[in-house]
Amino acid sequence: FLAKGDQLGVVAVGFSGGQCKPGVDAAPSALISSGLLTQLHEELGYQLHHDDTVHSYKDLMPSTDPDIRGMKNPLAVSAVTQKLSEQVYSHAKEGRCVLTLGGDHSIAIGTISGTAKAIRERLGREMAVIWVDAHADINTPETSDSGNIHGMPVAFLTGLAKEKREGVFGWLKEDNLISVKKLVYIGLRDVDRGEKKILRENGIRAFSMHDIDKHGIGRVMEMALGHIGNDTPIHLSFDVDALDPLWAPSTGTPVRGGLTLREGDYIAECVHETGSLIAMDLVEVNPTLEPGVNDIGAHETVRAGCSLVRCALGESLL
Ligand code: 5AB
Ligand code: MN
Ligand code: MN
Ligand code: MN
Repeated sequence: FLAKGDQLGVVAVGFSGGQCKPGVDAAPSALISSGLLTQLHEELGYQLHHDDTVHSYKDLMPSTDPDIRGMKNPLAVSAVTQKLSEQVYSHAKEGRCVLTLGGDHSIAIGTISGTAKAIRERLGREMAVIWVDAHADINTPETSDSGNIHGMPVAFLTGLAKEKREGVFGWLKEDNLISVKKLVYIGLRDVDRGEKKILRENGIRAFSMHDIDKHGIGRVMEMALGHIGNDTPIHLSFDVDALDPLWAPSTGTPVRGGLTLREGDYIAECVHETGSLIAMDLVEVNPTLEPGVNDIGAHETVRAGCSLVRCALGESLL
């Protein structure tokens, strides 16, 4: 087996610098106060390794952080993800499955670089990434219109975007990166023009909402897992905006026409069933954006996020 079955490393990342809307940094506390970690321990039987801290990495924040190649907050995002990479690496190196509660999706630069390295060292294997999202997050600094780094993590993690400067993701080395061949997207429906070109030119496997409508989520999961291959360690990076705003309205970049909560849970369950899950990120929950009346939107979004995590960690097993 790929990870020690009952050992779970938890990292709570209260970081929002990969985009411009405040509040996504409050997600870890909201998820934890709603009982997520208690449930993982008491109901699912995990041994938790958690420092009981929501990290904000304040000590890493530069005093000024001007745009570089159009990227916003490049020094802050680079410093935070570098530190997070080490945190995730040390859990994964011990053979723990690693749960990271974000934060915006730029933090995946830290989590995936950490697990990729640990899995190479521990198992001599290249891991796969399942990226569940309305967006492809594969803009390079040059193709991005927004300059928000939460739309770029996959480009840095695959080496499609590169930077030599240590303080601007230059700390990412070959063993931190993943192969475009081992990357699978599910749930896409808002992909920028430049991103479509990148996906096409690199032959990246992607299942859009169109594919899910056409084949059903059951068949899509068979195809997605088939592409990855049996016994390949899987890092699941789940952006809550993959869900339709009906189920997850409180997120920075909602897009209509998304997954039902049940389809999201099903994706997580299928990944659990493989027995190959080595890490999960849950990102982009923003409990301060409240499109519903009386916080209903935020509450529902937090609840949906908790459900996705519990499903990935085996809640639905009978
Ligand atoms: B998220 C957009 N492609 O680059 C960009 O929420 C949106 O992590 C990125 O998926 C959305 O700014 C990033 C327009
Ligand atoms: Mn995303
Ligand atoms: Mn997204
Ligand atoms: Mn978003």
